[in-house]
Amino acid sequence: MKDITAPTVEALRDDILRHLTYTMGKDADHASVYDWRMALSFALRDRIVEPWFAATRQTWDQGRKRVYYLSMEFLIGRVLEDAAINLGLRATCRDAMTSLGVDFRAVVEDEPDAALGNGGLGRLAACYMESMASLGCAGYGYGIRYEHGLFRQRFEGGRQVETPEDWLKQRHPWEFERPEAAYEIGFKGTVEKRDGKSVWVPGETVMAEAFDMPVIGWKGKWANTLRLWSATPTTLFDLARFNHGDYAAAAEPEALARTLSRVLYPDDTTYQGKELRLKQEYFLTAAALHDIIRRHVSGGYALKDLPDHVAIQMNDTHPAIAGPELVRILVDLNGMSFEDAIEITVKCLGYTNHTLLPEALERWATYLMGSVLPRHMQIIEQIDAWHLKNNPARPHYVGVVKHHEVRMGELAFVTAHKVNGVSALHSELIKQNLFPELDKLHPGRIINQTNGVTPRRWLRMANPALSRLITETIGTGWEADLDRLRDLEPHVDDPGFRTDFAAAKRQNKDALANWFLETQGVKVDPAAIFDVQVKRIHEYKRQLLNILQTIAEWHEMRNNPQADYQPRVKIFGGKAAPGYHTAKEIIRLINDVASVVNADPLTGDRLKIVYPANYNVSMAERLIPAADLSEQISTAGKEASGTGNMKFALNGALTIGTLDGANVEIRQEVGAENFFLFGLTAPEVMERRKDPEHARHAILASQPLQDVLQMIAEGRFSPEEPERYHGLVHNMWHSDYFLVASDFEAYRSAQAQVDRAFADPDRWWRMAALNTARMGFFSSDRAIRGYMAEIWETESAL
Ligand code: 26W
Repeated sequence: MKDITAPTVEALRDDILRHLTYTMGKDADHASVYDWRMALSFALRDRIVEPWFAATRQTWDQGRKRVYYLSMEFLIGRVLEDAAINLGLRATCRDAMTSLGVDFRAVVEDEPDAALGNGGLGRLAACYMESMASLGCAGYGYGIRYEHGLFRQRFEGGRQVETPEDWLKQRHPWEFERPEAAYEIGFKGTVEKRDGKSVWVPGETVMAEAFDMPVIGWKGKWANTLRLWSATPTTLFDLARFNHGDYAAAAEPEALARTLSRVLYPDDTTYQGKELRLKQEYFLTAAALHDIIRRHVSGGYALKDLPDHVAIQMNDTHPAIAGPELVRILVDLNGMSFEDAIEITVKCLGYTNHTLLPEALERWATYLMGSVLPRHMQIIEQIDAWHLKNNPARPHYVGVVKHHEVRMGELAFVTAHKVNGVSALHSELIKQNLFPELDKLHPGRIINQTNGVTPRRWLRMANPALSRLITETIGTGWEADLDRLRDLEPHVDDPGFRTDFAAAKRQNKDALANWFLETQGVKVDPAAIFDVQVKRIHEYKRQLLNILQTIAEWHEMRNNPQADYQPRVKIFGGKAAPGYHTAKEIIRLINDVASVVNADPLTGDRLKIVYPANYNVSMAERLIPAADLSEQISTAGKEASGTGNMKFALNGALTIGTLDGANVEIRQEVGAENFFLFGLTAPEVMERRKDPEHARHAILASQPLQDVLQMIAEGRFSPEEPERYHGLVHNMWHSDYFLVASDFEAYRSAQAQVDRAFADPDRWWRMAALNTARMGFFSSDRAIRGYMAEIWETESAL
């Protein structure tokens, strides 16, 4: 493919002014930041369209296999700057804006995040889309165009308050509406037998309408499409009712249909068998499959050849209705035999598992599945029977339908040719704990694809200071070949390089300190250790362990003020699921502790706690490059992989962490001596839980922990309501399922090691630089290459 030609500053400037005038209808004297952002976005978008067309054309011409990534979540974040960088036009954009008297940074930061995801799973999908485009892996992402993404978080009196998110209130310049790509999606109704064939007659229908976003790869060499479905009514409104003056009732069909793509479910912790959620999952999956089949057939190919042209990846079980739906399309709509249909289905589908938490595994009551998707329920039973027939050794307690529930994990497993976990440890645990019997029946089906993150967004874009230093030191090209960061290794022994590395970090810390002062009203010392834990708030991620240790540290500083402490800024970020009571209690505790500690003149600048509300992708881009210490402290065996852990280490933060998820592999790569390890291992966790009094024993063995729990129980951090945390403290003594107490002392001593290492700058910056140098493996390019070779059986078009 031909390289796109880079415009000059003047040419881009003309494009921007043209869009300002003719697309936005504004003149430069009256344009707002928003107008400028739109004008610049459209000018950039114009540059994407050609490579996008070219990639699409080439895929058709070469009859290429396409990869379809089905996901209920795509946590994209901001698009403008990322697109500019991949087009090689960031500097040109900045200069063009400057020449127009507009602040490029302000324009970039005016863009709202596209927050169509909860956390790790959604952000992974976004990184994978970017890597597929950068590698020339022809494909589509399919998702839902939620009108409201993940809720906005505010704190009121330290408590989380949720408000609706409204990213589509403003025009979204990166999408193209495709009214011609629309499918009717059915629900409910009945299944009729006609000439021995099953015919589903839905009782409700909605339209799925496509909106396309181009995803431009590195250097603009390839572009794919993210196709998001929006629900619209099949009948606009009830004219008869309208004419009778019953306006609300007349609009009912429309309101009902639109509900389907109205909001993202904000829960990634507990599964709730809600009908609307099932409908959303089917809505996405059915629209995607109809689109896939239409494209295949219009290419002139036979349905039996589907697996040669189509690979479909299910991002967790959320789109796992894909198996039954594809069987239905092949059998009911195209007259294929069940045996042929299921064989084709299995060849096309892959399933990625992202969690072992039992409360997050999807299971639908058969009565609900049978009422929302009656024909699919029949096919699910048929798939289950087919699987048993082919695997007579299957134990009686294993199956897709058990105890009046459809187990979506099992369904995804038996309808996919490959099942993968997202880190080496996680994939082992899938084999041992989640699907041990299915693993025996299908040896080799479960494989591992350790997660990765895109270095374009998470290093090149988010950390210009460090990126510049890297390029000055080892030259260009590392953005597309992250293993090249290894070339930094010899330089870590050069004091000049270490000084520059530290200076880049300091620049990011200064910027963050200013932002904290401006937005949070908290003054922090940029020379302090910036100690960061950002991720969803969940008991297994143990933000509680972090804040309890913070209290212990504060207590120690007050009792022994002369001792030599490394100043610290404890930074927290993250949202709790709205219905997750304990997680919300932890948020409140962190904020309560922050109020007391930050106001303490005795500890002053030596300890500060900052918890900016509404953590999201763009906040991550601010925090991660400024971090010295990355908190990855989940109970071993619970975090499937983590991807934040990778972003931090790549940006030269050291990790304090447990042997969980991808921490295990990060530690292997960067070297055990450059990682602060602590805590029980996954087998030790299982063992420890056998002692019903593990919590009490651990607390009694730690005076500092007893003191901390005592302070909380006495109301030191909630003087206006001393009993506020009695439940939490009681739970620590009597249950503590996530073993906070058992790991407390180990965590404290690891933190003490952090202090000692930070006190020796030569040592610290050597370790930090080695982290960056050795993180190449965690590029999402490596991960996508793994999927292409081992699951999708497809090759790069570049
Ligand atoms: C049905 C409710 C629900 C919704 C989402 C349950 C579970 C989820 C996700 C699977 C939760 C999730 O985001 N998992 C995270 O996936 C990341 C990408 O693989 C991993 O890095 C994280 O460890 C894992 O928690």
